[in-house]
This record gives sequence, structure tokens and C-alpha cells, in this order.
Amino acid sequence: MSLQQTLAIVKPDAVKAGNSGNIIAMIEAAGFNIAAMKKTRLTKPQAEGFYYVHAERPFFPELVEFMTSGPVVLMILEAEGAIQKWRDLMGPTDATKAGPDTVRGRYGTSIGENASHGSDAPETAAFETAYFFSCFERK
Ligand code: 3AN
Repeated sequence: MSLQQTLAIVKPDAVKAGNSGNIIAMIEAAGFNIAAMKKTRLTKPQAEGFYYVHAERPFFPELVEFMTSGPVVLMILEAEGAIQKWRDLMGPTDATKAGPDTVRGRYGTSIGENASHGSDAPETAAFETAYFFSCFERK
């Protein structure tokens, strides 16, 4: 296993509910290095571009609407095997099926409003981290 970077997003539902600090604490307790972090509100074109692979899916308009509904916290997480490690900590996409020790189990409520995002492969992690952070913003 090698040192990897992955993109994490605290989604608008979790930021709105005041849970971004709790989620960051879970990330730090799990041993990730937070290599970059910022809070911002995505524009519609930014959200559409980020989720371009889902553009043909029926839930795409709902997804874009939700992701632009309020501020998000964007982070680059670094660890050995960071991509899978962060997906394990988040739990499954459907928050109603996520365990009590996972981010989505604790702070998500449904398949759409699931508190967090994580890259799913090295190629998507490379695209997603570069989508939101320049090389000057990575520590
Ligand atoms: P993950 O983020 O766990 O990799 P994907 O890639 O299957 O999950 O889905 C991308 C995003 O689309 C997820 N963040 C999820 O919240 C949203 N999504 C997936 N399926 C649905 C659905 N049926 N209804 C609403 N949103 C969905």
C-alpha cells in the first residue's frame, strides 16, 4: 500500500447541520493528514462539471441542486491507501445502510443526503483533487 491522496467533501446537509467539525475530527482520529482544506459554495457549473460522469443518470438534477444548496468543505486527505480508507470511514452511499461508526451512518440521512463524498479510484482522485485545488494549495 502506498501513500495516496483522495478528495473528501463534507456535503451541504452535514455543513448545514453543524457537523463539519465532527466529521473533520473523525478524519483526524482515523490518522489521515489533511493536505488541503477550504469551505466554499459550489456554483451550478462547478457541481455539474464535478459530477459529469453522472450527467445521464435520472438523479443528476437533484444531485446538482443538493450540492449547490449550501456551503461544502473540500479536503485532500492523505494516508496509506487513502481512497479505500476514506470510503470505509464514510460507509456505503445509502446512509440508511451505513454503520454507526461511519460518517454517513452518523450524519447522513438518505442515498442523496449522505453527508460526505470520496473519490472511488486513483484516476477519479487525480481528477477530483485537481478540480478543486491548485498545486500551490497542497501541503
Ligand atoms: P459514491 O459517492 O458513494 O461513490 P455514487 O458515485 O454511486 O456514490 O453516486 C454519486 C453521488 O450521487 C452520491 N454522492 C450520491 O449521494 C448521489 N446519488 C447516488 N444515487 C442516488 C439516488 N438514487 N438518488 C439521489 N442521489 C443519488
